[in-house]
Amino acid sequence: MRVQQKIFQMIQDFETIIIHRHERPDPDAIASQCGLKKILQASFPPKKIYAVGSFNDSLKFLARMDKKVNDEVYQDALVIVVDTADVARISDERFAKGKKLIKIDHHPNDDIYGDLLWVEPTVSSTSELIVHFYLTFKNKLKMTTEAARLLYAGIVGDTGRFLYPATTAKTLEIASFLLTFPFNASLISRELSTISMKVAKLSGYVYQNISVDENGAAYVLLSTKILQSYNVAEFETSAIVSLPGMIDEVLSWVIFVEKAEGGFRARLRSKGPTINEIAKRYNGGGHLLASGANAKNHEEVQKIYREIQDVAQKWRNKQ
Ligand SMILES: [Mn+2]
Repeated sequence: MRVQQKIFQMIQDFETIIIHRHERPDPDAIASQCGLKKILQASFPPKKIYAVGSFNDSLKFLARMDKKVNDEVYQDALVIVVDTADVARISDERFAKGKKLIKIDHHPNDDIYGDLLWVEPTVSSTSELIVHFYLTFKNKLKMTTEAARLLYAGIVGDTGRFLYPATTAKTLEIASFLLTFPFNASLISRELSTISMKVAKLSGYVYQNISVDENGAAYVLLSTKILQSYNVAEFETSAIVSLPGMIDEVLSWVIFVEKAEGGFRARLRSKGPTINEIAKRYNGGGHLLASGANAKNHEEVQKIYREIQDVAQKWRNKQ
């Protein structure tokens, strides 16, 4: 039996389903989680379906989490974790308390967890995967306008509005199908790309202070002092990660953001050379061209940047 069928069977078998995703959620994490929740709620009205995990208000235009999911609810529950490559990143550690565990994801399958795993690293987003799942069982599942709105947002989020190479003909076909539902797609795109004035000003800092070497390896470091001077919190910096990619001379880049608890969060991006192996060496991981890692101190910041310079140089030499 194909794994999708086994997943569908397991969903049918449980009365309580709790959906988790990764910490520090991005639009695809929230959208695939809550999009799946809406589909399952509409398709199986008697079932109790919950979405849980830590949340900040910047994505509240998408959805909100269910409060008051007590520990006892997990006893007889099926837990589905979406968009989360490894156990350490799952938000709300109670995910392990359920009866069965399913992983649905589109990151490289580096951490194999769960009773059932459905992982498709070539698919643009977990939201796109959820639509594949819906289409496979569309005789038994119901898509709603709200689910379509969420899943469209997740695809737009993870593809950078259909910019990144993971955008395929299938992605656009699925986006086209979602647009047949009467939600405001241009509003979603605007909400996903709107930034606050203070983040706009921080963007100016990023462009003014970016260092680029002769092979297009670039980095910017945002210290706590700089963040404070722009009145920007660390979690608000996600909007600036893609900015260096707009610069012609930049091939691969990393943005370091100093963490309140010490050390630096490193966000690695690339237009060509793969950078996820570097991320894995520094307590991180992710996609081939978009990963996250952690630097303990300034020395590791320099080491990560040197490794980016290395892959950029090798890539250029091959061109
Ligand atoms: Mn994703």
